[in-house]
Amino acid sequence: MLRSQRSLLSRIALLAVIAAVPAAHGCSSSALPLLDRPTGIRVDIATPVAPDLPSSPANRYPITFRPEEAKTFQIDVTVIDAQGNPRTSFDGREAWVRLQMAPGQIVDVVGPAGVNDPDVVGANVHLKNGQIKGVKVVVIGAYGDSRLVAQDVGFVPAAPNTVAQCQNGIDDDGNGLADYPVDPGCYFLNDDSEGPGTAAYGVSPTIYYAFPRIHDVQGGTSPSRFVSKQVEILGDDTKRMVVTSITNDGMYVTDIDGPATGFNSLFVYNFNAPYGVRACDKLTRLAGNVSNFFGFTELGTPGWATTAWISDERSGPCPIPDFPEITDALAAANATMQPYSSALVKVVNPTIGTHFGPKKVENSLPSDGASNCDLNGDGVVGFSSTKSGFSDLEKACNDACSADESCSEWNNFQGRGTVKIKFGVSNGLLFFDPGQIPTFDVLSLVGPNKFAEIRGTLRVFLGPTPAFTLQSRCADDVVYVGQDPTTIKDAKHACVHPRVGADAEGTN
Ligand SMILES: [Ca+2]
Ligand SMILES: [Ca+2]
Ligand SMILES: [Ca+2]
Ligand SMILES: [Ca+2]
Repeated sequence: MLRSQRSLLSRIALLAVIAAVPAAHGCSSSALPLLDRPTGIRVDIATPVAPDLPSSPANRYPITFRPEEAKTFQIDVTVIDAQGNPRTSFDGREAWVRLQMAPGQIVDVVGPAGVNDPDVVGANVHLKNGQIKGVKVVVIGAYGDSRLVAQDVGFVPAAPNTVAQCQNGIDDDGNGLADYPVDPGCYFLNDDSEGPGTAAYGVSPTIYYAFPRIHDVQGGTSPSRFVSKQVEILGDDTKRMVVTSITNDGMYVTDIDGPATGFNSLFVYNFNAPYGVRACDKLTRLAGNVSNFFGFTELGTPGWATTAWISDERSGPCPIPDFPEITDALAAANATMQPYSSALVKVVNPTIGTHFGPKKVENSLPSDGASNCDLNGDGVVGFSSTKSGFSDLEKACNDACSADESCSEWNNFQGRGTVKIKFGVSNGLLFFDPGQIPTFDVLSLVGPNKFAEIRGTLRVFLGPTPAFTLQSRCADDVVYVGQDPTTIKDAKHACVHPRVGADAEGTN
């Protein structure tokens, strides 16, 4: 938000100030440093419409995406001159300003003349003598420190049943370019002005909404609502965001105080291992862009602040809670697994099926030691008809292996390092990725009664079956049948490394 504001500011021709904050918000314009004042348009919030009380940093509105819980703000919009006075020359047919909630979504705008006010079209309002007063703006999806934005983008909504300037085949403003999308002054096809507008711009005082938690971002309350959005997630003693795993390209974080319904864990994609961060550290702030890659929600281009965990003696016990168990019942459906996405979990008594090994599969029947579906040996398992190397026989082989809970296709293992594990009476299935345990010898560990427990973080990739992969963090995460109990580490100690010496200061 701030970044985009600044880049806009640099292009702005008009000079002015944002002023007059409503008394209801309990602050005044003098609180804003001059350099931070957007120029060109004043957006005054007269008041949030009853029954809502004004928000404040300590009293934030809850996040909602439900239209029935939308909030309405009544605003006055004034284009101003360099002295901060209404710019009365901003008038006439082109005197439109576009409104936006940032972050958030405007779902309705009602003008002072009511629902059919001709001076309101969508989120655009028509000013007279530089001003429109008493506009009601209805908002959902706002979070964090949000603001109403007004900008003259040069969009002049065409009257119904007329041919707009931006679709009339004429270069109306003589700049050598005609119509949408060729003329950059055309905002939409129904823009009735080829002009670019004045770019005058302004924002309202801050409207304070709750910061999202991992639960919100992960889709616990509203699937995918935050995808492609920039978010800031704050942690404190009542919302403890704990690092559970460091990988070579990021880290897994869990809000251990999050709702019991799950969705409390998130993968933070950092391209490299996050410098100076370790399991058990707490994040006080986590910001980034939310993306969804085949069902896996992650936070990219991240920034964070941590409170480092040093050692049991200096910091108290590591805050990582006991591993929740993924049962065969949970693993039966992606819907029951999604709340555990990116969480640190365990499976009990899992087995790597014996239909696994380099021998070629015969007659599409995977068998002991035989799960190689590259039947013609060209280096490709040709299961995809749209890719080279396709083969009906190899596809049948691959399908048979996918359907066989004891089979992990050999070439897929060679490429991805994952094998299928099954557990429970109804054979819950996950892929298991031991890639962070260099000494792990898969072929010696197939068959029943090898593992008492395997822990790891859960990654999802919708497409192959099973969709979820359990990624162990280090050798501590694999507990073998018959292992000396004194060598089994619990959640607070497995793959946890106390900081010693100078490294105790290491944080980022
Ligand atoms: Ca235009
Ligand atoms: Ca035109
Ligand atoms: Ca033109
Ligand atoms: Ca092949």
